[in-house]
Amino acid sequence: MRTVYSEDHRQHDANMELIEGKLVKAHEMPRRADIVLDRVRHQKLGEIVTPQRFGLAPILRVHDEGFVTFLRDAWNDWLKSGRDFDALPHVWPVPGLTVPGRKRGSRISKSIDGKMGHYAIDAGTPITAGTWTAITGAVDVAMTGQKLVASGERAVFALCRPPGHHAGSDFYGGYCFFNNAAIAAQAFLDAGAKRVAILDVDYHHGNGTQEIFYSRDDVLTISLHSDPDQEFPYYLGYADEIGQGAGEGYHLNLPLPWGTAWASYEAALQQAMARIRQYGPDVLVVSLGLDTFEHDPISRFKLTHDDYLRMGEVIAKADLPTLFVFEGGYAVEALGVNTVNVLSGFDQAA
Ligand code: SP5
Ligand code: ZN
Repeated sequence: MRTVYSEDHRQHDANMELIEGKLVKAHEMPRRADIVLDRVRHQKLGEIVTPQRFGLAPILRVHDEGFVTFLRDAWNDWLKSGRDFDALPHVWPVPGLTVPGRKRGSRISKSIDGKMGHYAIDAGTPITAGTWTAITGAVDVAMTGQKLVASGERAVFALCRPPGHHAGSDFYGGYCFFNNAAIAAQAFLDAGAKRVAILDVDYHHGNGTQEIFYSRDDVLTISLHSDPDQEFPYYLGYADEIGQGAGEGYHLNLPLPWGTAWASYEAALQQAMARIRQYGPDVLVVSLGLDTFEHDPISRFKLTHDDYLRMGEVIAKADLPTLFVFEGGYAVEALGVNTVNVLSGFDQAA
């Protein structure tokens, strides 16, 4: 299959994240994409394609305009406030810090610190000088992949970073800013698809994707992830979240415990695939995170190199046009092998 790739990702190169109570070197780094691209070349997975530019229109189909404007201006606002290191929030408008009865966002502080607390879900997602260039470039990568699949390719790999699945209609976090997979899914609908399925195999719950499509039945969203009673993002990702209104029954969470290895992972994946078959979508978007790997530094599942070949084969059995969108995975030196194993497992079974 073809890979879509742009150098823009390099512009998002954070120094620090707050994790486990410590400021440490950011896990989500440019080398992640470099090592995957090297492996794509080494294994001759297929041609590498440069993205077209799409501008803000496809982003605004999914994300709130005030949120998009905030991200566009955030770095300059941070500079103007006298700081030039990575921008991180440190205070949040929990309900008790809001006038009773007023809705979230009815007052957004003009200060950059107040705005970050309003739009961010965590203190692990730094905004840097090049973040805007990288996140709009990542959307271009996903959208170019979407166009190729919409025009008849069996499968395409959008090698974008930073990742997207934690970002919702008006919030960022978990290393994510724009929800690349959700934007591509919406673009499939806008191009005439009637139903789209999103399968999220990142180790973490795809909370942003869940939020964006929660009330809709034209996008089936499924996430396999580490149990939120144990793992980030903690507040969402439970099995009883099934969608609401028209979307009731069109979201499926499959939380799994720390220590999960392939046997029980595959059972959950087969359950997801059965639901996708029953839904009968026109196209499948896969949020491809590789942080389920046994040696991932921030995660606790136990998948091995070879398990990713099997994962690709299982996904191919859906027999759908498929767009793979790159998400997490922090065992950087193994990330090339694991990612391309999924894609070549898919190709061999397709
Ligand atoms: C796209 C993606 O994979 N985002 C992940 C964001 C994770 N952020 C913080 C996770 C903190 C959980 N505890 C880590 C334990 C390290 N020993
Ligand atoms: Zn993840």
